[in-house]
Parts: sequence; C-alpha cells; structure tokens
Amino acid sequence: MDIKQHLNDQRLLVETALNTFLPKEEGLLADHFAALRYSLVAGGKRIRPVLCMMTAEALGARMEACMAIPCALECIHTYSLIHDDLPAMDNDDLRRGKPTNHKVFGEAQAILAGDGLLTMAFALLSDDALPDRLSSADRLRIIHLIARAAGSHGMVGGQALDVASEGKTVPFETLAAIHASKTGALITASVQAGAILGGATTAQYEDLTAYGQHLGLAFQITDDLLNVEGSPAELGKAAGSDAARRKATYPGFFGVETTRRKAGEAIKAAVDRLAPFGTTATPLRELARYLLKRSK
Ligand code: GRG
Repeated sequence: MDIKQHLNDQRLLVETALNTFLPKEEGLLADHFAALRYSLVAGGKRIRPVLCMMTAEALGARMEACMAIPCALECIHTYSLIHDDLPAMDNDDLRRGKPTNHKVFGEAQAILAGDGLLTMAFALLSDDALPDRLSSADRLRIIHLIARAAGSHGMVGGQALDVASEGKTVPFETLAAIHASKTGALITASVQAGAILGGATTAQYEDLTAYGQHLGLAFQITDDLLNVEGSPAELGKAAGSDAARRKATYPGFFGVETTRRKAGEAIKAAVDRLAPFGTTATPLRELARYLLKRSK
C-alpha cells in the first residue's frame, strides 16, 4: 500500500472534522477562537488521531461517525505544543513552520488557547449526543484512559520530569520514564481509544496497547535523532535545541548509530504485536515502518 497517500487521506479527514468542531471566529470570543484555530490548523502530521482511526479500522469499525475522538486527541496534543513553546518552558519561536502561538497572540492568550483546547477535548469526548454508537461504559473508559495519559500520570508528568531534569546528569531510567510518559502515553492512548471504538477483545486490546507503547518509544527516539540531525526547514521548528538545553536524549546516552538501531528494534517489536491481525492492520504496520524513516 502507498502509506504516504493513505496518511495524507486520513490527515485530510481529521482536518475536515477539526474544522467542523472548532468554534467560529465570531462574537466576543472571536480572538480567543482565532488563537485556538491558529495552532490547530497549523499543519502537523496528525499521528495521534490517525493512529486512533487506523486501529479502529483494523478491527472493522468505520470512522465517519466517530471523528470527535480522534479530534479530541489532536486538541490535547496541540495544547501541549502551545504550552511547551511558552517562554516558561522551551521558549520557542517556531512550530509547525509558523511563529509559535505566544509570538502571535501574546503569552496570556497562548496559555488560554492551550487551556481551551484541553478542555474542548473533554467536551468532545464526553458528548453523548455524538452518532458514534459508543456505550456509556466504553465512552467513560475512553475518557478515563485519555485523561490519565494526558495528565500527571502521563504527558504532564513526563513534561514535569523533563523540565526538572534539564541541565542535570540523570540515569537512563529517568530518560526512559520521560519518554514513556511525555510522548508514549498519548500515543498509546490513541491506539487504545481506537481499540475500544473498534470493539477489541481483551487479547486484541493487550496486543494493540503493546504496539502503541513500542511505537511511542520509537517515535520519541526518532524525535531525539531528528533534533540532532534534522533540518529546521523540514522540521518546521528549531533543531539542536536538546543539546543546547543539555537535555537527556537517546543519542546522548547511546550515540547516533546505536540509537538508530534501537529505534528499528522498537518498530520491529511494535509490528510483531500485530501478528494476530490480518490485512486490516496493514496501515498500522506500514505507519510504524514509515515513522522510522520520517524527516519531520
Ligand atoms: C506542556 C503539558 C505539556 C506537555 C508538553 C508534547 C510535549 C509535551 C512537548 C513537545 C516537545 C517534544 C519534542 C515532545 C516530544 C513529543 C513530540 C515528538 C512532539 C511533537 O509531536 P509531533 O511530531 O508534532 O507529532 P506535529 O507537529 O507533527 O503534530
């Protein structure tokens, strides 16, 4: 299959749906809604929503009526990028090839845009008027797992550990915990949400969870490599920032060559967990292989 084309098609579906869920830029809150829209439609690979969709589709689900859940994942991810770029955190000027949210709207409005996107995600997830035919129990399971993955036990906790570790010499266990929680948790949750949408059995859910965990690790290792070797023009953000901030990274621990091998091993481990699935899981397999070769 042409995974690049398939990813592009899926990305367009996500972007169309995001547009329908975003509040219109009118009325008293027009400027606030413009700040949400600015970052949400600024591009990006849409990996988390696409993973959710591909997982559900691997189990035979059709996603047309279920787009609120993938869109909620993208809202949470975009909020995290807006806050990560703030002066109090990474103080970055460029994201997805455009000036960062706080550069355009100011720091206070950027914080609020992030807050708005995070809470909008949970409004989308909990809207039981949606035509996705989820049972209330499954909807609650999805809300709970995404809340845990986004919060202190997941992405927020990983970011806290990352910020606290900057400029320090930390053991590999700390780096592993940062990667698993800051990046891995939301990626895994995207797969798990798709598994629930698709009606996974317990065994299928376990395999898909492991796929998500290995993929999340490979994704972050590749991000570490791109920060060393990538081009700012292609990345749409600064490169070399990890070394400048003395962040713990895989290349810092293992060097570039071993890191590349470890990324390949994580992708293989991810794909191996898809062995019980048939051809409907081909997009998940191809996506994993594609992420290893990504340049942005
Ligand atoms: C501020 C709570 C809070 C969390 C921030 C996501 C994050 C946590 C920080 C961004 C910095 C970073 C390099 C994180 C690692 C995860 C990662 C690779 C994020 C970028 O995700 P992509 O590559 O971005 O999916 P696009 O722009 O394609 O959506």
